Amino acid sequence: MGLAVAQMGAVNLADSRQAVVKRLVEMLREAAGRKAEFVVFPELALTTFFPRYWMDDAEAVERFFEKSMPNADVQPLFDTARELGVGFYLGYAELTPEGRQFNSAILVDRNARIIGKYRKIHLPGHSDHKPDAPFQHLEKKFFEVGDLGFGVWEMDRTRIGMCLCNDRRWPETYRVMSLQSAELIVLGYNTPSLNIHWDEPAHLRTTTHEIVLQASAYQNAVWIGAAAKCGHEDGHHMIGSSMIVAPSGEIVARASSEEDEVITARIDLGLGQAFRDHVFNFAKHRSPQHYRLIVERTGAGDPLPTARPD
Ligand code: CDV
Repeated sequence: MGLAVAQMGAVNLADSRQAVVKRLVEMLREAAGRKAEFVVFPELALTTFFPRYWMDDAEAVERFFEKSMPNADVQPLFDTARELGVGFYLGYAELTPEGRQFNSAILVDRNARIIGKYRKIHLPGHSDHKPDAPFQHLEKKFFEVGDLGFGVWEMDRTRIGMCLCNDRRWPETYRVMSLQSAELIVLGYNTPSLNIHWDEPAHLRTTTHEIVLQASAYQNAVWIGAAAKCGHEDGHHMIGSSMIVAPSGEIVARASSEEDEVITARIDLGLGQAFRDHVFNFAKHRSPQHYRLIVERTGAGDPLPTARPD
């Protein structure tokens, strides 16, 4: 399969949806020219990373949420995908007809049909105003926890799962999808290089990003395509390092800029199968009876009573 990850440089507050979609269309064309059949775009790809700004929900909805998908602004992306026969993953802020707000991603096939939707489950940040912080991270204010679970869809005989940004740090995300035989997991992210909650060294933001993608690809025998929105959005810096990771845990393609940049790889789905047949043959080696705490507990608690060793 020809896989492309389309990293985006900054989207500033002043940028219109039409201008952003034009950039996405250009990258879709570049990816198709490099024989990609599927393109991964970032989280909240159509706007600036607006959870960094304090505002009321009505203003956020008016300025940053999509009331339907596709809509007139985004239609050129769908039209180009159909023309080129390329599928894509796209993250955006979703307002449902009932007025619910989610941080969502869609899976669009090569005929430009939406065949899957994911709503972000692991929402980071806070819901209160932090006037002393250098910026806000209001995902817990602007979005509900996703209600669709971690789905896997078959597209062109490839099983694809989706998640979003902070989800990539949690092992449960990948395992739930690999237990549905996912072969490729795709995600978009907006990762500020500054942590407003503690004095985290900036380089760790990229180091932890690499570690989770490489370890998770290997432990779940999946390919991962991860697309950043990065660079300085109105002065707020976010990490780049968009990448394609093999089931061996190796990084096979990586963005080198913090601008719009398309990276591609021909991914061999048979490589994942080799790991699934041997070291990670789940049916043969997993022991779920010993994993019960994972679904029974949320926070860490006391050790369980264990059998005495003889
Ligand atoms: N948009 C995100 O989910 N960002 C988080 C930050 C806050 C750590 C991330 O995991 O990259």
